[in-house]
Amino acid sequence: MAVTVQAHPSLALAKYWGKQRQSAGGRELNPNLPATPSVAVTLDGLVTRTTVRIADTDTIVLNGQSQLVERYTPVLDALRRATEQDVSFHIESTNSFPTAAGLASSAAGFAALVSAALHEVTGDAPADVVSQIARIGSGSACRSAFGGFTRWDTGALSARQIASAAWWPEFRVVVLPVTGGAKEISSRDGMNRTRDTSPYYQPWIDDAPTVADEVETAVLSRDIERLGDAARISYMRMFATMLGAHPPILYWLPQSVHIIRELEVMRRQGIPVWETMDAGPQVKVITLEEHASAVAERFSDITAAPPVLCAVGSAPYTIEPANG
Ligand code: 2P0
Repeated sequence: MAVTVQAHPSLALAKYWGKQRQSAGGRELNPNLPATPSVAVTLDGLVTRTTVRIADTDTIVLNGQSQLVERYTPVLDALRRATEQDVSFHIESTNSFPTAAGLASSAAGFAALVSAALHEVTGDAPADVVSQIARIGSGSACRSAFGGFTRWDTGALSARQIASAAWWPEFRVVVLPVTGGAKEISSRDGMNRTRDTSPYYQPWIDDAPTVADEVETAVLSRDIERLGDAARISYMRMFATMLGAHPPILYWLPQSVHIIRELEVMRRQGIPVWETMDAGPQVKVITLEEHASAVAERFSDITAAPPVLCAVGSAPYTIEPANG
């Protein structure tokens, strides 16, 4: 019997950018151990739905397209080790939003995949186990294993929840997709190039914990101004270290900069709006419920797809079997 799970992406308010080096004899031991702490929110408006069933060989279909299995093998091997079951999986996954475009599709995707596979094999999927295994597929996926607000510490094997989805009912993120295209440089390559070539990488690593603590304090005190300010510092400094890479990494498009400038104008008018960005040109606006529709309307002319209004989302959840 197949299991279907839905999961949401994890949007970092304090960014993960950089991996610790962990290899022995040319083999990576613990992939995706972060060199910075990150603090994130789970976004309910974006959804990945993944169905897993036991099969004769590993196969993966993403949005109707067969995928190279190698990208998934480390996670599938970790699932086999964790469950002590020598099984293979057929996986089908669809996103409600553009894939590989800087909207954390891999975070939601690996969290849903691991949760569904654990349910399929063991009948249960504890969030901390999902977090550890999903991290092997994609670092940010370890945060999507939880709902609400999460923190993933430097070098940690898994993330943890710092506040539930109910903690901040008025909190909103308006996702502004300025392009539907896939990014030119994967997060993985971007992080490694930054670590290996940017003279600003070490200062970024040294500074990131202070900014992450500030973001966490702002979340825990539900202080939107403090959070918006700290989130902007985090993403801007992340891009600063990328701009110092060789060759430089620039994910932004003219539309991204246009939105950043317009948000400055709105803040001067007293509207609580702050942006954050990830490994792509999409802009995500941090605000409160009463301003979310106005933000979406203001930018609907320049987005490539309709803006998506998000409240704080839940952990992955089983939708089939219905009582799963
Ligand atoms: C984050 N990003 O904290 C950061 C900020 C993008 C910018 O995590 O290499 O797919 O699989 O661990 O998690 C996106 O990268 O990267 C990401 P890998 P991942 O959300």
